[in-house]
Amino acid sequence: MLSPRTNEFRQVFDLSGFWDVRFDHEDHGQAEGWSEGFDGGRPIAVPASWNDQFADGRDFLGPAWYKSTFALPQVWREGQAFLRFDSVNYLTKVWLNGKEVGDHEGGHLPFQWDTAGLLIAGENSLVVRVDGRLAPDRVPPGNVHAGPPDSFGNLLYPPAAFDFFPFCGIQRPVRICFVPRGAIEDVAVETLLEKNVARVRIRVRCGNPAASVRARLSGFGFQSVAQGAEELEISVPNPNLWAPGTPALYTLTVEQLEAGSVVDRYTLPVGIRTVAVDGEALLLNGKPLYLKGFGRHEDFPVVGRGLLPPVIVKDFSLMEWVGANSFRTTHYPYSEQMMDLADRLGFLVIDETPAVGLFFQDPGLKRRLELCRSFVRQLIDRDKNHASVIAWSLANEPHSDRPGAAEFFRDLYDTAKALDSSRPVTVVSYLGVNEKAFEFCDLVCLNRYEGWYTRSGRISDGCAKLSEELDRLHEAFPKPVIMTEFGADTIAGNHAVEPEMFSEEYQAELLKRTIEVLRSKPFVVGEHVWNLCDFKTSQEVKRFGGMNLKGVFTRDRRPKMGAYTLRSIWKER
Ligand code: BDP
Repeated sequence: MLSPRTNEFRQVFDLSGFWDVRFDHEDHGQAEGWSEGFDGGRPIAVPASWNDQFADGRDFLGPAWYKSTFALPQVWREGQAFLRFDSVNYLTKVWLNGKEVGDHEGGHLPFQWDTAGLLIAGENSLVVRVDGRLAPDRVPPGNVHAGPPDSFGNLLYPPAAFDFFPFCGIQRPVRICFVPRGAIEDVAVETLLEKNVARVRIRVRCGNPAASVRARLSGFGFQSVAQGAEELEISVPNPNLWAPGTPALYTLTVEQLEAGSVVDRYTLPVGIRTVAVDGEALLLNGKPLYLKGFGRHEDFPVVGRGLLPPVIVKDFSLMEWVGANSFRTTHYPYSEQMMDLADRLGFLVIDETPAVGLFFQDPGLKRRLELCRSFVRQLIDRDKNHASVIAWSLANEPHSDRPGAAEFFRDLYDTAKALDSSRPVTVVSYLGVNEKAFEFCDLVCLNRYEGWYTRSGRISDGCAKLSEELDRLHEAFPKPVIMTEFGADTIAGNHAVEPEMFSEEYQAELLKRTIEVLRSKPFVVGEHVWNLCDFKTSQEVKRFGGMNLKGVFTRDRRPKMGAYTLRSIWKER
C-alpha cells in the first residue's frame, strides 16, 4: 500500500485531534445503535493508545467506540477518497455518516477503503469500534497458557502471551487520501548492481489498465527517464550507493499518462543497494555487514504505543550517539514515519511481523496461520521499497518445538520469498538447535539471556555456555548468526561495587562480556541488545512496576551505564 502523499494530483486530510471515546464495558454498543453516533463520550487524543490517557482505562482492552466529525470542502467531488488507518489495535469496525464501511483485523499495519461514495461536502461523522481484547486465535495471541506464565503459573495481567503491554486504540494517524480515479495503486522498486552500473527496476500498477507510465530518477547530478507499460528499468552508471554512514537517496517520480497527459504522480526516495547472504556472511553492496543495535518498543508514557514523532527522532539520535547501525522492529511493524527516517538516516532494519508468542496447538491454530500469512503480505506490501529493510522476520520466539511448527513457518517463508526474493527471511528463536525453521531460514537469529534468566548472577558461566551453544548452532546450521536479544534488567541508579543483578554495573558487564563472546565467532554477523529503552509490560512478579527494565536508556530516555559501555565499544568498531 502506498504511503499517502499530497501533490498536484493527490491530497491528504489528517483527522488527528481530539475525538470522543466511550468504553463499552457491557459490549452492547452495537445492539444499541452506537454506530449512528452515541452520547456519553469523553475527549481522547487520536492517535494514541487509550490505556494511559485516563485514570480508569489502563487494563481495559475494549470494546471502545470512537467518534469524530470533520468538514470537507466542495472540491472533492471527483476521484477516490481512501479512508486510511495507519494502525489500530486490534479489531476495527468503521461507519461513515451512519453507513458501514468495513472491518479489519490486526494492529500495526495500515488499511483503507475507498469512501468517495459516502463522504459529503460539509460535515461528516465517523464512528469506529475498536476491540483490543486478547484471545488465543488472534495474532499476537493472548488469554491462553501458551506464553510464559509467571513463576506461580498465573497468566500475566492483562493476559498477553508476550512481554509488552497490550496497548489498544487508534495508535497511528487516520487520514483521508484523495487520489484520481484509476490512479497509481502501487509502485515496487528493486535495485540490482552489476559492476559499476545499477539497474533500478520499477513496477507500477495503475487502476486504469489502459494507462501508460513514465518514471524519472534523479539525484547526485543524475537524471534519467523511462516510459512504457507497467515495468520500467533505469540504469545508473557509477551510482551513489545507500549504506549506513552514506544513506544516499535518489528521488523516483512515477507519472501516469492518459492520452498524452499526466493524470497522476507519485514520488518516493530510492536507495540503491543490494543485500545478500553468502555462506556465513551477510552482505550489503557485496561487503560484509556487522549489525550493532537494538530491539526496541513503540512505548512512551501517556501515548502508550501512539505515534509520537519527537520520540522517533530522539530514539534515532540516541542510537546514533551510542554507535548503533541497526534495529529490529520488535515485535511488530513500526510506524511508516520510523521507516522513512531509517532510510534517511542510514539505519539497517530487520522488519518483523506482529507474530509474537505463537503456539502450535489449538485453539485457533489454522486461524493464526491465515492471519500470519496475511500479515507477511501486508508488511512486505507496505515496506518493500525501504532501502533500510535488509531482512524480514516472520516471528519472534514462537514456541515451535511442537509438531506442525516447521510446516507453519515453511508456508510463511515461501509466502515472503514469493513476494520478495531480494531479501533474507528469518525467524527469531529462543530454541537454538531445536528451532525447526532454521533449517530453511536464510539467517539464524537467536535470543539468549545467559547470565540473566539462565545462570543468573554468573556472567562468566553464562558466557562460557553461550560460546558453546553458538558453536553447536553453527555446526547444525552453517549460516550467518545474529544475536537478536541479550541483556539484563537494570534499575537506573542502583549500583554495586561487584556487579550484582539489577545494578547498572551488572548490565554493563553482561553486555560487554557477551559482545566479547559474539565477536570471537566469525559466523556471528550482528549483536542486538535487548532493549533500547525500558518499556511497559503486563503485571507479573518478574516485572517490577509493570516494567521491563532491560533498556540501556530509561523509559524517559536517560542513559544507564550500559549505554556508555556500548558507546565505548560500538564507536570503536
Ligand atoms: C524475550 C522476548 C522479549 C522479552 C524478553 C525479556 O523476545 O519480548 O521482553 O525476552 O524477557 O524472550 O526481557
